[in-house]
Amino acid sequence: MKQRGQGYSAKHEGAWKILVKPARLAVFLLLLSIAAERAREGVSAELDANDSIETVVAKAASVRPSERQVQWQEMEFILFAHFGMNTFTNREWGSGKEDPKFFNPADFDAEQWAKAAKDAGAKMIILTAKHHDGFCLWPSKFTEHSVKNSPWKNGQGDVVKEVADACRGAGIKFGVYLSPWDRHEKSYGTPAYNDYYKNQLRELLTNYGEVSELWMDGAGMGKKFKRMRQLYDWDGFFRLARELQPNAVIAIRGPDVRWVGNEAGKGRQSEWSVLPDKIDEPAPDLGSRKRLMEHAGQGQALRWRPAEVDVSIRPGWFYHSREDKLVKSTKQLEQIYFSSVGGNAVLLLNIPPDRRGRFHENDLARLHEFGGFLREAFRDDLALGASSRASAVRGNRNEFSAANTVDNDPETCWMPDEGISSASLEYELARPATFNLAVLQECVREGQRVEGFYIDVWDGTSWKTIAQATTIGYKRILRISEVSAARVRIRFTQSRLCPTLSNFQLFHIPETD
Ligand code: FUL
Repeated sequence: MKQRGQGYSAKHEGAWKILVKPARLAVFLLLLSIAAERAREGVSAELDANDSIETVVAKAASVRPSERQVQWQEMEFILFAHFGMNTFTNREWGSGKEDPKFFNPADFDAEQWAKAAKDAGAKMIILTAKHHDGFCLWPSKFTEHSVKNSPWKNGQGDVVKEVADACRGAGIKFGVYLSPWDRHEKSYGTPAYNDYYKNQLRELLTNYGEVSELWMDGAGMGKKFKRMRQLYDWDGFFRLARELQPNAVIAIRGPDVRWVGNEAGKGRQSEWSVLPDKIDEPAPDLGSRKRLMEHAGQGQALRWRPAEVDVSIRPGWFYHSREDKLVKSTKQLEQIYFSSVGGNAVLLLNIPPDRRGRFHENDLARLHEFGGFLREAFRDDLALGASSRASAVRGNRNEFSAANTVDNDPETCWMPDEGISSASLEYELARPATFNLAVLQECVREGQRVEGFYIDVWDGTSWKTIAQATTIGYKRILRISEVSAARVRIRFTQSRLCPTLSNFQLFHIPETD
């Protein structure tokens, strides 16, 4: 017999289920979106003073880049344009006392900059919207120290807008340098300056379309500037930048991109993107196992912090006519490229526009030549479509097969099971080839893991080692003595948990002396 209340409770249960289902679904979707957001934002790892070396290595291998960091690194080569008051006063650091009337480019042409960048293969221009002298290249509402009080275009001009538009027109990205150190602004050194800086950030990140990199320079903050120190609201700056331009990386003082530690165009032999919070940027070793263990003792966190190599095509950052004959040679630019892009970093090459507001002919010619070199060098990948096999493949799944490394698709990867830290990949090229350059790329969305590897060629009787290196990361380019072979092998001898590879290429580049 049916008990009183049973019907009710069954009905109630049914209703409850109906209620629970959407609730569960909502929780599930919420968790999913949290996981997706975490993946978008990257993954960091806390170190503990008691961590063993194995634990530290496993934690380091679990660190992941944010999506904006991956997209930034994929640009590889970008331009810096130092232009402003210093261009007209012939200085590198202005005092902030300069008269806005000095700023008067005679033949300003942002399209010329953008076309030259595009032609050279650069993917973005970062403009010094405000350098340390505080002079603003856009008509900021928050200061009189800007283009609006200059004779250029009768005070109606906006350099930021013209450069942003020209970049978009040429199909490249746009970034801004906004110096935190400001030698003109009266509020500098007081809390009110943080609002001033935020107001300017808001203008730059709202009124000029997409901004892909925000450069917050570190100058003016060292011990020798003690007298006029500003307590910066860094977190407030970063929050605002994220809110207004969520896809923009925040470089140098910011969390996304690290200064490589020199201005000479040099990357490291072992450039790690997985680093502890506190680093001494110029130090030769930042991310080895030994370093990580030292930092574990201090209980720091590990984060994805890829390197950017900023270097000028001339001795100075700003244009000086006396340096017209000191533009770096194509050979020097090649070396810089191999050391930066070829060493797991992004190359940020400065071309300082002259007083006309144009790239000078000498810089232009060099940039064009360098672009030509890059196009020629990477035109014909001799490993493309090679037949391949791996000593181990994760779960024996096609999805992780060796063929993914020679398919010209950066999104597909080879990897063995976690824990297999030594492995090898063997390739049989479509035809015997002569090469002197190898390009390797890890699947950086899976972190940075490779610590040591060799490249060998089969000479008909035995394997001969032709190259050896430590880290790979986003990209490693190895220049090797010219060699002819049809069989090539990569041996990964040390990795964090397991190696991964998304790309392997071989090229023959013209030897320049
Ligand atoms: C430095 C600045 O002081 C230089 O003037 C230049 O802008 C360089 C890229 O960064 O910190």
